[in-house]
Amino acid sequence: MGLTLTEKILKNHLVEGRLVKGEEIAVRIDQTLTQDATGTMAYLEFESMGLDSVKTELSVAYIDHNTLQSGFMNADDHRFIQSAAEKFGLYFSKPGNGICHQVHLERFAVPGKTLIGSDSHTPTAGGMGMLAMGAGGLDVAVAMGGGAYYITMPKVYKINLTGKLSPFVSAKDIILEVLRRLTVKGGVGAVMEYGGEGIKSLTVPERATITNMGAELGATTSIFPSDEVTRDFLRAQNRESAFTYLSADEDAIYDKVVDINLDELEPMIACPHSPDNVVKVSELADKHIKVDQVCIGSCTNSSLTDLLKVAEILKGETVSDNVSLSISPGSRQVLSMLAQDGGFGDILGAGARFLECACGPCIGMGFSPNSGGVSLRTFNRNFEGRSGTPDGQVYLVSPETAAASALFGEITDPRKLPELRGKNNPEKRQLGRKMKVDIPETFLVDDNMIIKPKSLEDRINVETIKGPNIKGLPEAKPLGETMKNEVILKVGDNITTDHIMPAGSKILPYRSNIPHLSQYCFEVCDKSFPDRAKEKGGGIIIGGANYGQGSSREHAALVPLYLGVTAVITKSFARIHRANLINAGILPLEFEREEDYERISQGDELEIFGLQDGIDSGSFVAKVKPCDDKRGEFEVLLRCELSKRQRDILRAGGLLKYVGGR
Ligand code: MIC
Ligand code: SF4
Repeated sequence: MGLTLTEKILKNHLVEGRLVKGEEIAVRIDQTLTQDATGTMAYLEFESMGLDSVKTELSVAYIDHNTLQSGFMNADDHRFIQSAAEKFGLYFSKPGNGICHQVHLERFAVPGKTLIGSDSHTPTAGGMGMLAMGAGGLDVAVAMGGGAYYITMPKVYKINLTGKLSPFVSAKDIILEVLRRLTVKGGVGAVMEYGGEGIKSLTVPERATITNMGAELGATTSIFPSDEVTRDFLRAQNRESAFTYLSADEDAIYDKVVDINLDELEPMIACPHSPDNVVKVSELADKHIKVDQVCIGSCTNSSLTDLLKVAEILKGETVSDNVSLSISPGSRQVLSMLAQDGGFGDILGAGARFLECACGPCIGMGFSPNSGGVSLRTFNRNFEGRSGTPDGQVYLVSPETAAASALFGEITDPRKLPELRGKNNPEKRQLGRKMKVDIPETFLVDDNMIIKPKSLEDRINVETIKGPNIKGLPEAKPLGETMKNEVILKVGDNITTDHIMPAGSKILPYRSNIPHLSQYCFEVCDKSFPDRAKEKGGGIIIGGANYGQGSSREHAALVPLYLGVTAVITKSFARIHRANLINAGILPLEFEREEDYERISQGDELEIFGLQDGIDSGSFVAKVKPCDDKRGEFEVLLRCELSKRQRDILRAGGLLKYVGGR
């Protein structure tokens, strides 16, 4: 029986377990990446393991999230990360060099290798045939130390692309269509493998747009084969030696096949407040939805080819009076080439605001919309409040739709551009032809913002530098026999890590200061949560389905741990967040019967007995003492399937203690 590409790479990297779907496997990790918002924790964790060097083939520390530096905090974090990179032998990509995923794709990704990164969009490198997964910082720290990465052997879905994209329809529309069909839960437990004739016409940056936003499906990762297109990209990056052909076997068996005919695809748009709330842009045409701001960039859509298309659309035009347009190029390579090519002048001339090569508005680091404002973004997430404006209305679109809408001041189908703009300008009638931009024969390669690792001899006396903002890690307690706690919060379905531990310019500077961060925990859902948690001395959280979707930030587990949360009970969990809870020593329980979710109220008291037996058998009984007199006491059945290793981690009081870190 033939193998899928995913199975081939996993087979080559298998350290423990069997390639049986649903079973836990341990995978050898060739490369790691971190960014600064999760990196400080990851390097504190790595440091506590007492090793002198990273043991991977390559590890890179990027600075791209916290670049506002509105105080000493971020700058101190950057200095700590740089000193850790120097001490432990990592590459260090300086602030300004670009967004980790874009730079990694350009300079480091290698087909067939494994990569984990402390960022959920690490699958971007899947655009180059790499098995790249998002993980919590502690898992990345363990991998840097040479430890394996543990995942559930995934199912493999084939996304079969046929046909060819029409002008003004782009890779972003493909992934929005996949999200429309599968939803934000549709990829849980699976890898999305792309194939079919249709992939041949997609460049590596286009493929990377798709694998990047595959994170929003809840998928373990997404991957494309490595073919001539991949070779062209690597050659243009002066890295052809990294190339190998890779594809699934002809007779590979998939758990599901999703067919998408690119000929029929239209521009798509994800409406507030979820990446799967997708409709065709044409369906909104009659609604004349006014746009206040347009943001082009992020790790999803900030490649050179994306920005060159935007430049073609904006050339000789002026952005609508009521729109503020921002551009954040994905890397310094992109920005330099845009400047060289002339695209920079076209975009600037149209009245766009150039921001630095960083995450910027995507994570609420500036450029928040006005109150109630409509923001069209080429990004990957539009969760409520993430933009920094609580009632901001964020839509996710392609660069083409973003640029067209910036010109007209309302949500606009970019396919209308030749007709609308061609009336007085014959050149614009041919705009469609300029929408297929090939990658250049050679990219401008200048790695002088990447500091290379030194030899062990040269770094033996290097010390990490910790400013006052860097506080210690909260400590988990080993799991006891009984848990008796109040339900201190009950939330609904699809709670994101942006709900649990928001980001944004005011909070991100404190990513290495858990006590300070804790004041904002669940701020979007319930401002009184942190005080209540402290007053009650901790407790239990009840959640709905897909709890913890979104980012990989382990802070969404570490902060609840700091506030005394002992267990989270949900209908289901998102993959990375569940792993982060276990790593933090918090018990992730699921309702045996989903209906029981309705029976429990905030304020009820839960008593769970026989925890030690329970984690072995995977089932628990909780006695619920309601907080009101209307309901009598009752019991609910809970489950928690754990591997031997996960049981040991919980018994030890978290992953760090389990690996002997403290
Ligand atoms: C995000 O897009 O939410 C982030 C910020 O990149 C996160 C990481 C973080 O919270 O630091 C992610 O996607 O993992
Ligand atoms: Fe940065 Fe946004 Fe990408 Fe996260 S999703 S890595 S914040 S650009």
